[in-house]
This record gives sequence, structure tokens and C-alpha cells, in this order.
Amino acid sequence: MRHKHLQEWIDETVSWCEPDRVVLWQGTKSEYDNLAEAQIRAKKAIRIDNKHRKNCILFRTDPSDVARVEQRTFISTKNERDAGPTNNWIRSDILKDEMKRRYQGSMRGRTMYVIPFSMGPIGSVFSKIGVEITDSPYVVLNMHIMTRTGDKVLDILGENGDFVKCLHSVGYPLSPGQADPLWPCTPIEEKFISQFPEDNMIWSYGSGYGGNALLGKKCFALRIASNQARREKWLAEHMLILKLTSPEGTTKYLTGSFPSACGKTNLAMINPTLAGWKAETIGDDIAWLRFKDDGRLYAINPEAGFFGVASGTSWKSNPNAMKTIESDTIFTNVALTDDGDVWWEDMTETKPSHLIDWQGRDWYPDSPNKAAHPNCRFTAPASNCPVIAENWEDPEGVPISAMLFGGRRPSTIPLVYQSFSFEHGVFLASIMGSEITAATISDKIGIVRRDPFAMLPFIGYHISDYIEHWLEMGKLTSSEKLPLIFSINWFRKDEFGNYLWPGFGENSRVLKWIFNQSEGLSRGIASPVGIIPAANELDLTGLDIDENAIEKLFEVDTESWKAEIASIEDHYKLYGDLLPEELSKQLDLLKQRVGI
Ligand code: OXD
Ligand code: MN
Repeated sequence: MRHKHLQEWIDETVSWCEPDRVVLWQGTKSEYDNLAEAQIRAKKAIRIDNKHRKNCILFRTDPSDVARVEQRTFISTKNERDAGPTNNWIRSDILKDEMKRRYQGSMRGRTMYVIPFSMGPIGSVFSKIGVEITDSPYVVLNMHIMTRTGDKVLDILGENGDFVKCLHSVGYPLSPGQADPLWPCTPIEEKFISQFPEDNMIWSYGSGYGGNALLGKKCFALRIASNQARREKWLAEHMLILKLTSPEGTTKYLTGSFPSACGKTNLAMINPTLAGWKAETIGDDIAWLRFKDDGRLYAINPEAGFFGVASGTSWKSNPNAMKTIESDTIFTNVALTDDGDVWWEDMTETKPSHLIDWQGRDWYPDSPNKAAHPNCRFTAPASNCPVIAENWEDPEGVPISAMLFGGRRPSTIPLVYQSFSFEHGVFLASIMGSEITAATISDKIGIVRRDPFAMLPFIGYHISDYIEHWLEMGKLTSSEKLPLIFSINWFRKDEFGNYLWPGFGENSRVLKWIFNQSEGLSRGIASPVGIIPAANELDLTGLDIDENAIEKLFEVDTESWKAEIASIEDHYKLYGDLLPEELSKQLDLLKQRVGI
């Protein structure tokens, strides 16, 4: 190992965790295939290789370890002020002591893998290096798909390059002869997903699932990177990146921020219904953005794969995702069909007559439980995607013309509106959110869960400082070079509870208007809340939709906005005395425009 500090950290971790073996991951396909094969032989995973799918693998987790655990996620700093009101905080020295005790001997009987990885194309000015140490083969396989790993990263690190230390253990040491459970992990109260932004360090313990354990994703690329971005004047955001080309051949790039499970992956892989329009994927979950010398904001996708929610993904909702997962994909907590393929709720119109469910039990259509876990996932290489843009790995990034922010709002919020200014755009991103549905908390139907910038669980520092950082970023260039900002709501319903907008590929009609706005081809008209399409600016050619529905989609109803403003004021209490002045100013302006 050429990098002395990395070697020291590896040695120190070995002395804490006491693994039986250490493997330095080189990032090759044969390592991946061998490790996958070993998991299948050890009955930790099932091979999925059939007429629909090649070289895929299925893992089933412990029923207690199925999602990110926000209540066990910490931003750990010296001072509580720095974590702010949206994060759990434990003082860093106290948390380190607590976790060090747990790491003691935590890898006994296991192999410790050292995975050097790059977030972003190797060698790009946008990119950052991490090294994840883990005792979970599942994590290794997933990191291999989700990031660029191995020797090529060590080459970039050289002898003294900077890297984010990411330590992960499932917290389940094995004594000699002790059988390993299918999915080792700890009870929830012993899990810790800890970010130490002052040390550029992540310590995760007790969970093997998704964002808790694949530390390059939410922990590094959002929570730690948002701190780095603030220090270094860039942005680390929960955003898809879409490449859009008009029939005339002009290309523009858009970002889209939507809370988890609002269809980001679907929009990132949209098949436009409008003739001649082409949409291609750059990324589906995270964007790192910075200004370049030409004064424009450029973005990269720091990831190399998709860790998508499988439930609900179908040939109707996302055919491009269905093609993406036809090979070299890891499935987690999906059901197994009788002919050895995967299945999940809403994948097909009719349910199979028999399945093995995500917990390995027989399942029939009248079974009371879902066959797949609602948060079941696919992990697939981005390069598998049939609509991945040919420049998705451009180390220079792509210039962003428009930023979309949205949520699930059955009422009040128009289908699309543009902010009057960048500052107003920051305001509308700060108030985005989704209405709680009966499926989540039944006694609070109608309450909006605000998810500012879709970043509520991912901002790695004080939310007031985050808003101020966005506002500062807006001052780094001239206003005409800044991306336009739009509020989006695909989910508005009529009084009978029916969706007013068809969604899916028809969303390209809204994308076209956004494209035209940023190209100066349309102007829109001012409503009290923002700029909406003027008559005939939203292309409805060939769409069977009622005039009334269109009117309702853009209705700005004073009574509803009064309630909305009260709810925003309530949400802003979160900031206490530290509500950024610009947000209260924008709220006052909104009140004036709405007429209250
Ligand atoms: C995700 C999430 O997994 O946002 O992408 O939860
Ligand atoms: Mn996400």
C-alpha cells in the first residue's frame, strides 16, 4: 500500500475489529462474480438466471433490517448548534467512545473488506474519494455496482490523497463454530449511522441495508458531501439529472428533487410521449453541482448505479428500468416466482398464482401479506440503462438550465410554476413536501410533511446554514446564468380523489414548457404563487384531457393558500430564531400576492 495513512487506518481498524481475514478490493468483474458465487454457495443469496434475466442475484434481509433508520442516524459534531434542528446529535467524543466499544472485536469470524471508491468519474474535479471498510459481502457487491471501486481509485489517491473514512460493521461477531444467520445485524436500538463531518468520517454499525450500509450514497454523497460543498462553495443535492433534447436538436439538462418514493427514478428514465422529444438519464438520485468559469452551474451524478425501489416498477411505470434490471442486478427483499424469476407488487397486472415471498415463505394471491417488501430494491449498473446519456460520465459535468422541486400534493399546488427569482426558488424549495396519505399515518391525513429540497434526512449540518449557503451560491454568478427554478406537482386530485394529470410519459409536456421557458421560447403568466404557462403554452396535442382539469391543475385558490401559508409558518418554527431573513421576506411577499 503506497498510501501510508490509509494503511495505518486499515491496521488500526484490524486491531479494533479483529477480523479473521482482510481483503483489499481491486474492483474487477472476476472478484465480483466470485464473491456473488460464494454468497450463493453459502445460501446467503439465490441466483437469478433465466430467460428474462442474466447474472442476477437475490438477497433476503432480516425482517428488522429493511430500510434507512433515520431515528438512529446522527450528525455528530463538537457543538449541537452545528447539527441543527433536523438532525439527531450526539457529541462527537461521546459517540466515538460509545461506537469504539461496539467495534471492539465486532468482525471476529468474518472477512474485512477494504473498498477504495470514487464518487464521480475517476479524476474529475467534481469527484471525491472514499474508502469503505466493511464486514458485509452484500455491501461489497452493492458498492461495486453503485460506485467506481478498486485499484484505479488507489492510483488516484497516490501516496497522500484525501479520502473519506467509511467504517461499517454489521455488529455480529462469530465465535468459533457459531453459525452465521442469513442476515446478521443488531437490534434497532444498537444501530448507529454516524456522520462526523469535522473528521470527514462515517461510522455505521448494526445494519446491512441500503443507505445505512452503502456508505458512498446518502452518508457520503449527501451528508458528508453537503458539508464539504458548503466549505468549498458547491452543492451536494438529492436530485436526478435529466438530459432533454428538442425535435430541433437543442439539448438542455434539468435536475429534479422529489422526496423519497415520489418517482425520481421514473422521471429520470421518462419516455416522452411528445413526438420528437428525447429524454436521457444522467442520474436518478444524487447530483453534485458547481459553477465553472463560464458562470454556469454544472452537475455530475456521483454514483455509478441505481439503487431503486422495485415495488411499483413495471413495464407501464418505467420500461427503461425494467430493461436496466435484465442483467447483472442485485435484488433485495423481492419475491421469487416458480420459474426462478423476481416479482413485486404492481410489477404485473395479474398476480402470479404462487410465489416465495421476501421472507422465504409460500405466498398465494389471497395471502394477507405483500409478497415483496414495500422497500424492496434493485441495484443495477447505470450503464445497463437503455436511455443512459452517452455523456453521463463526462468529468466536466453537464450545464443545468432548470431545477425542479416537487412532492405529492393532492390539493393546492399547481402542476407546475416557475419562481419569480432565484431567491423565490430557494423559498419554494424550502416549503416543498408531500401530503401524508392513509398508507402512512392514518390520523393525520391532509397534513403536509415538509421535506425542504427533498433533503430533510440528508442535510449534514444546520438547515438555516444550508438555506444561507444556497442563497450565497446564487450570488456567485449573474442572474441570467442561474438555472430557472420550478415547483412541480404531478399528483393534484379533483374533488372525487381522481388524479387530474395523467403523469408518466405525459410529464414530457411539462418538461417541454420548462425547456421553452429556459430557452426564451415562451413567457408564462404571473399567478400569485409563481409563473404558470400562458394559454396554449402547455402542449396538449393528442392528449385526451378535459379543459376543466387543466383549469383545476393551475387553480390558485385563496382559501387553500391561506391554509398553506399557515402550514408554512408552522413549519418555519423549526428554524427558531435562525429562520433566514430571505425566507421570511419571501413568505411576506407571497402573503401580499395571495392577498392576506
Ligand atoms: C433512496 C432514498 O433510497 O431517498 O434513494 O431513500
Ligand atoms: Mn434518494
